[in-house]
Amino acid sequence: MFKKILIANRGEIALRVQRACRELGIKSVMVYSEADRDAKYIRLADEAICIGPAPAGASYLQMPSIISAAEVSDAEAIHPGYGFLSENADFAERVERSGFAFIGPTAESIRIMGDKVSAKQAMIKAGVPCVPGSEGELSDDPTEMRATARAVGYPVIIKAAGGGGRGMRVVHTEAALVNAVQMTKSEAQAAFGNPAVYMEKFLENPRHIEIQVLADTHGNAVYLGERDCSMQRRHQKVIEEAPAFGIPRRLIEKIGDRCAAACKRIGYRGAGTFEFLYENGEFYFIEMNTRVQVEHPVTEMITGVDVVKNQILVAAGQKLGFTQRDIEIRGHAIECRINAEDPYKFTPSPGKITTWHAPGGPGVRVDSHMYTGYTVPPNYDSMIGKVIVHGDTREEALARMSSALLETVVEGIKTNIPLHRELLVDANFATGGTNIHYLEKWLEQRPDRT
Ligand code: MV4
Repeated sequence: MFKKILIANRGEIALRVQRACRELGIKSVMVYSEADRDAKYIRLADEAICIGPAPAGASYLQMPSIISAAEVSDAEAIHPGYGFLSENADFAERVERSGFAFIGPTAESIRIMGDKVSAKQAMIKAGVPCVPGSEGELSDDPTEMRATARAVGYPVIIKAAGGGGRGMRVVHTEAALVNAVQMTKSEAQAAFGNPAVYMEKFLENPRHIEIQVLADTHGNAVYLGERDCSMQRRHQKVIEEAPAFGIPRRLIEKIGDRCAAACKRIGYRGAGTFEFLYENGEFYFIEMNTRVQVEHPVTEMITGVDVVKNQILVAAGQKLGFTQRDIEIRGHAIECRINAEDPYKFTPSPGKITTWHAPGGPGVRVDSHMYTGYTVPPNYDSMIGKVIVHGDTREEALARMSSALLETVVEGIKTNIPLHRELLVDANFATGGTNIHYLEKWLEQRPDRT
């Protein structure tokens, strides 16, 4: 096992990884920017090294500084967290070439999944159901692209191979097709340096359901159930939960088995997430994330499996300590992301937190690096923590979340807690099973109480 791990991230996930290290008896080395020098996890670290000024480009994205910090501190492995360099294949490669273990999949896996066209091709080969569309990259030839769209059926969506949320266009008619493809290609070239696009049938009202997997380097892979991440605004998830309301267990088991089998087939290692759109009782793979995700705690709450500890164990070459048959889904978990932002306008609200009071009680978990007197810097993502609850039933989890958010006190800055409180009393959310468009539509007819 590793004796010392460098944590190449900040905020709540840096603290989360540090906690996993401590439980495993591993020393943690934190790297931090000048904006994060007062963070409590910096003081709790066995070692902490400043890697540069506040802008991420000058610190958390500086590969040479991070690798140098690992060298001077004698760390054996680097945990990238989420965001920043976590899905950068070149970083994973440089980490391993410098003699450190990268706590994540191989650079090759990251590269395949980073290109959405090659990711989809790998999944089709591995037997994971995908959205019907172009087989690989979409042809430049107008006749061919029209034929593909006709076969798929309008509306279709044109997506950039290089990009997740950005660079997509929905096309409703053949008349609009060729121009839309040209526009998407030039935007993709400008944004990702790669003009490749692909075509899919556009699903109008899907839910966003993802499958968490864990794989070791001995050919074992398990899935840890699903998460419903449909409650989102502008590709930012707001509330996540597990299990997904109303989806038959046998369907989840079938798709989960396919995901685990795909991991074995492609030699996947570590934690990963298969993203699906779910519509009319069918799952369609869209993308795979090769990092630990913000919402991993809901999976931990319903399975009892520590995702981050297992990331570390499998990176050290250990076998998974459980099989698929050991994984039981218990109860229901919900996560509310707490953001330092205006709850109506969604503008960032950094600044000094004059009071921080975290909730507690049975089935309540808070993943946050906040404390009274902490200053939220303006340089990074606005998420300052997560409140996660578990209950025997969805109703109990919802009641626990209401209680937890009522207890939570954050003063000095604005947060989205008022938004969560309103959503928790929404009848459709209470029923369960809302789709990816629900929140944005709900916000359009929400009274402004500023
Ligand atoms: C789609 C889709 C409908 N049909 N693909 C958006 C982000 C990118 N990761 C995939 N996205 C979508 N792909 C097909 N064929 C709708 C979306 C989509 C979406 C997906 C997941 C969560 C939120 C979303 C919000 C808008 C659009």
